Amino acid sequence: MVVLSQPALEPFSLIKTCKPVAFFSTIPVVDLTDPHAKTLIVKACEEFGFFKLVSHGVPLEFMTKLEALATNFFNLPQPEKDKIGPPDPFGYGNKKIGPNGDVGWVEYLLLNTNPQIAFQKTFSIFQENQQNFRYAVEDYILSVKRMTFEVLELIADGLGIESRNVFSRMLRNDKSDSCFRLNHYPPCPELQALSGRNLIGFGEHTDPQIISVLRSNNTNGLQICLKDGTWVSVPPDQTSFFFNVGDALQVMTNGRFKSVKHRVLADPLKSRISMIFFGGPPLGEKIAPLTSLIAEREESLYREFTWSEYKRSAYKSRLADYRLGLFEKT
Ligand code: GA4
Repeated sequence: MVVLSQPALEPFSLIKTCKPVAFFSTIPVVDLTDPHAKTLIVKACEEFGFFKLVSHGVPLEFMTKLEALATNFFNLPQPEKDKIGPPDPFGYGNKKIGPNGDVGWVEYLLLNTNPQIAFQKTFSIFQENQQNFRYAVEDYILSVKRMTFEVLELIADGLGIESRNVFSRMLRNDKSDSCFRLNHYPPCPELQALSGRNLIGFGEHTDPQIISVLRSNNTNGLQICLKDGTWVSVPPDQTSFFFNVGDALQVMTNGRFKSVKHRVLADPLKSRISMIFFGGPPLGEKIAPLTSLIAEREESLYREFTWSEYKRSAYKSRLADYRLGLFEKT
């Protein structure tokens, strides 16, 4: 990874670049209607912290409609979009990610999905002429949440945990601190022509929450890091969802599941649009390894913390930091 310095590449100079990497050919694909789904999901979460879900039950129409309305939004004149930024962290953001100096070739809308918060801030984001956009976001989130509850219940089942809702209850709770992100990665043809490299849209990081659910259009860009440190590119599939294990799930499984390091490169020629639901617990929820998942002769690897504590600490960090380090038992 290098930082560009030639004058011709000046506009991109703060944003890092990267050479393309090989495609991930053995990506775990799980069919939600498969009777073995729970075993396959657990295996994928242990091995990669990542899997693709098909036959998921979310109507394709919800995805394509939201994609079209998000595209319209990102096509608005810059001053219109800037009216609902800078993000605090919710709202419209452009190139700046988080509060600590991270940048990427991306513009985005970050929304809270908790009705108690969302209905104050999100309402002002969706002004009168954006009503359809708001409804499309709501339909999409409702349907994606339903699928995510099911996946989390399969995970609990697959792990042999007695109460199936041990994870899903945290998202089902109406105080759940979940959020939703729409990302637009504009193409970068000049850079590709000049350097043969891609701009980094969203730098490497793990997601702090329990689980993240991503859907994108058919443009390349998402890469995940395998256990041996190799980065692989995930072939896009606009009809499916990609699930990422987040830090909180890594803790609750006492490290049996790994929160997957991932990043996104901008495509040289095509816009990439992605929509991600981040399933988080309520702010006061205590996060700690589940006793039933601490194997015999094994110890708890993390100290207990509240989600609010973890979030506060995450917002003091840089994107690529190893955030769980502060919560590991020594
Ligand atoms: C990464 C996952 C989600 O996109 C996000 C991001 C958040 C933000 O963009 O506001 C953070 C980042 C994410 C982790 C570290 C902090 C917080 C930017 C940042 C530098 C919404 C989230 O929850 O954590």
